[in-house]
Amino acid sequence: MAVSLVFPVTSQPLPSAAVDRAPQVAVVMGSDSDLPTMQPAVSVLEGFGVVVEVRVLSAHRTPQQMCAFAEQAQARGLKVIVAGAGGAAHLPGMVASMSALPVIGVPVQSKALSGVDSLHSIVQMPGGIPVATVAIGGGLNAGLLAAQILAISDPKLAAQVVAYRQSLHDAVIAKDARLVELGSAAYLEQM
Ligand code: RP5
Repeated sequence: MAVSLVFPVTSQPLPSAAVDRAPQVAVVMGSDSDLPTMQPAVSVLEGFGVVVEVRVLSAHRTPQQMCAFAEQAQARGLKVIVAGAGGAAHLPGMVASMSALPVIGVPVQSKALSGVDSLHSIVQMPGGIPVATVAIGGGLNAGLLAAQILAISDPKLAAQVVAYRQSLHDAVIAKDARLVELGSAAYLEQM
C-alpha cells in the first residue's frame, strides 16, 4: 500500500515565545543539536536589545512547518532570518526561496565532513535566491550581521554595533601592550 508523504500545511500562525515586543530576528536551525553553534547569534542580538525568536525547523523532518514559518515571517514583522544547518543543509536556502527577507546561513560543523558539506550546501545558491553565508560555526558573525542590517534604520543599534567594534579594538590594544610588557614567553605562561 502506498504511503502518502503529503501532510496538510498548517495555515495557523506558528507559536512564538511570549515576548512584550514582536521579534525582529528569527534564529532558526535544523536540529536542537545546532543550538551550541547558534546560541552566540541569539546572545549577541539580545545583548543589543534585539528581540529574537528561536526555532527548530527542519527542511527534511518538518518541511511543512518550515514552509509555514518562511511564508509568514515578513507579515509577522520579522526583518532578518538567521538559519543554521549541518550536513545536507537545505534550511537556509529553502527559507530564502519562500521569503524576501534577508537570510543569513550558518554552516554547522558536521561530524563526517567537518562542516564543509554544510558550507557547500548553503553557499551554492542558484542565481536569484541569495543567502548570505558566514564561516563554518559562525553563529556570532551571523548575529552581528543581522544586527548591522537592522542598524541601517536604527541609529541606537548602529551606535551599539560601533561600540562593540570599539571593544574589540580596545581588547587587542590591551593584549598588545601586555605582550610588549611581559615578552612572549611570559605572556604565553599566563595565557
Ligand atoms: C541537519 O542535520 C541539522 O541542521 C543538523 O546539523 C544535522 C544533524 O541533526 P541531528 O541528527 O543532530 O538532529 O538537518
